[in-house]
Amino acid sequence: MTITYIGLGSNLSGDMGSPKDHIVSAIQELGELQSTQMLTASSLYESEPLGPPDQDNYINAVVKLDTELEALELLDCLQVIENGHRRERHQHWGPRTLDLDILLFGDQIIKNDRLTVPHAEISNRSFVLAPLAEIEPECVIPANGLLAELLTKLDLSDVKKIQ
Ligand code: A4P
Ligand code: MG
Repeated sequence: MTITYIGLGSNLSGDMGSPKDHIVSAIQELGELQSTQMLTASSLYESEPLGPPDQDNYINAVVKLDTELEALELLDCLQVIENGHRRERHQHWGPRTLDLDILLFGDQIIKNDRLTVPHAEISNRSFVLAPLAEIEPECVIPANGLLAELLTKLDLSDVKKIQ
């Protein structure tokens, strides 16, 4: 069994649901993954988009799972969930999708064609580290260091806990 942390993000809105709805249902779907147990889910957080500014705010969250899957098997499962949510986006011409990123996978450092773990941008993203800190304040991020230390270098004022 491996403890893994998944980052969720969405700024999709439309008739089929708000970004919040998508994150809430994705958390539920992650809880139903094969050979995997949901241990903790963070609150939901809202932040301004990183990247092109002409898009809606994002909702982000982080979940902690215990899984028997290998990292690439888990990635396959995450992409099945993402694809389900992406279909809705295309119907509505929405600006956005559902992103499910493997932030950490045990203490493994993984670099291959499909997967970089820890997530390449983890230490620069307040919308990832704030929810991670809520559920795992003592976290040590392989090759990056103490979460608490990384947090001191970021501006957290633009990441708002919403629920
Ligand atoms: N991949 C490599 N490593 C991983 C990993 N650790 N977890 C590969 C998951 N996937 C990983 O992903 C493209 C490919 O990355 C996958 O096929 C997988 O093999 P994608 O999600 O299909 O594509 P993307 O969305 O274009 O890329 P990515 O890297 O997920 O986007 P970003 O860089 O994460 O940017 N602003 C706020 N406030 N909040 C956000 O959540 N998110 C983004 C997305 C931009 N701005 C944001 C937020
Ligand atoms: Mg992604």
